[in-house]
Amino acid sequence: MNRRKKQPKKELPRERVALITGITGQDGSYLAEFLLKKGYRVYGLMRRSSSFNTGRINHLYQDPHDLDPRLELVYGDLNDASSLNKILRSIQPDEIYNLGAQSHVRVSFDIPEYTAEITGVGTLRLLEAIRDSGIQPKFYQASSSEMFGKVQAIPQNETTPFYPRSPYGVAKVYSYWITVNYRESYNMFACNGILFNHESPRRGETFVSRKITKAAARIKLGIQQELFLGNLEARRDWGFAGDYVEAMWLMLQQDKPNDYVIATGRQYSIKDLLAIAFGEVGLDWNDYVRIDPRYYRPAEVDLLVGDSSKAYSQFGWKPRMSFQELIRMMVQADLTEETQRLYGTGYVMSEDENLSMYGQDKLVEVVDAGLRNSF
Ligand code: NAP
Ligand code: F7E
Repeated sequence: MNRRKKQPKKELPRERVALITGITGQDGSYLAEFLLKKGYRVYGLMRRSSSFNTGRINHLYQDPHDLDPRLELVYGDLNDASSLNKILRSIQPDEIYNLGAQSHVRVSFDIPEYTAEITGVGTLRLLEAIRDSGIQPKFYQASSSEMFGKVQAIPQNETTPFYPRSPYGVAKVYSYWITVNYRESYNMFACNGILFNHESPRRGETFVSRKITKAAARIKLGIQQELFLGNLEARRDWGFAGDYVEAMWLMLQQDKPNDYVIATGRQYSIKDLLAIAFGEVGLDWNDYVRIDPRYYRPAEVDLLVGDSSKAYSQFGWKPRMSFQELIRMMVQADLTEETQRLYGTGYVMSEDENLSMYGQDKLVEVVDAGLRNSF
């Protein structure tokens, strides 16, 4: 009898599971998109809020009643170790991206203790939860160029000493070193991505890039008259958030864990940003910008510019979008958003339309206008 040999069962490759803290933030939303496209099952840790905080990921949302939702949101908080423990035990992620933070530098001077608690000790809680749960995920820590602060070398790379200039920067230095320490002490696959400023149309509205692009759009539409800013001399290395989340993922795909600077290598001042943003809507920023010392910081970071050649040589990462393209894209997105706010969705602005005709009577339809000039 011709008996068939019993074949060993083929193991299906286990789908990859990622957990993102800070999924409702700018980077979290781009990273979730990126990982879903790669076929990951994505869990997002979200903190409880009395108002909706999912605006940046609503387009990715899947009803949990769907047959096989690829994206699931779970309640938790970086301030609450028991929630982190519980989530890790039940999800058992292969990769963890720790993007959650109180991320505003100016605000960190107002709430330094809370910033240390979330942006600093929150990372320790997550690393300890990994140890407690007994799983061995790869771990990404969202480190920041703010750690270089009063820069000790130009440009800054992975060997440049840190000199943070804010409670936020100090908290990030703690998170950086605790990540290195857990890698060396417990053999964890843990990486620091030292990312320089990165922006997008989803950037929080009180960071300088978005504050400016939003104001340029609103002034063009006649619903804002002036823009109050702080230090216009500061220089930053600004890239596109969509390019930067790919670097986060690439770091976790290497054979060995390591730390990498991610930057464009180009620096611009706030004045350069103003010129591009207002130029995009045919205005001169000098006519609208006023200085308000309340936006000065007790200690400023004057200049940041990064050297990301290690990331390029290790895994070929380089930025795709230029600073000029980025700022123009943000202005166009804000023009669309503000116009839709005024006239409802479906409105398309024609090129030769006289935008200055939109008057003050429309202002009442714009809700949270007061927030635009905060911070
Ligand atoms: P973001 O837009 O401010 O997002 C921060 C995220 O953290 C939000 O989802 C926020 O939730 C969440 N969060 C805040 N407190 C939390 C808590 N107690 N528990 C759990 N989650 C909490 O920041 P981002 O620009 O996307 O940046 C992502 C990460 O990269 C941050 O760690 C930031 O410090 C770091 N980083 C950013 C840049 C940059 O230029 N964007 C550069 C270097 C490093 P809510 O939505 O509820 O507020
Ligand atoms: O300020 C100056 C301000 O708040 C940039 C965070 O994502 O990147 C970000 O931190 C510069 C500073 O970003 C205003 O003084 C002038 O010199 O947009 P920002 P940031 O402080 O660089 C790093 C890498 C992070 O890690 C952080 O999480 O702009 N500036 N006038 C102003 N800044 C603000 N916000 N508002 C003003 O009116």
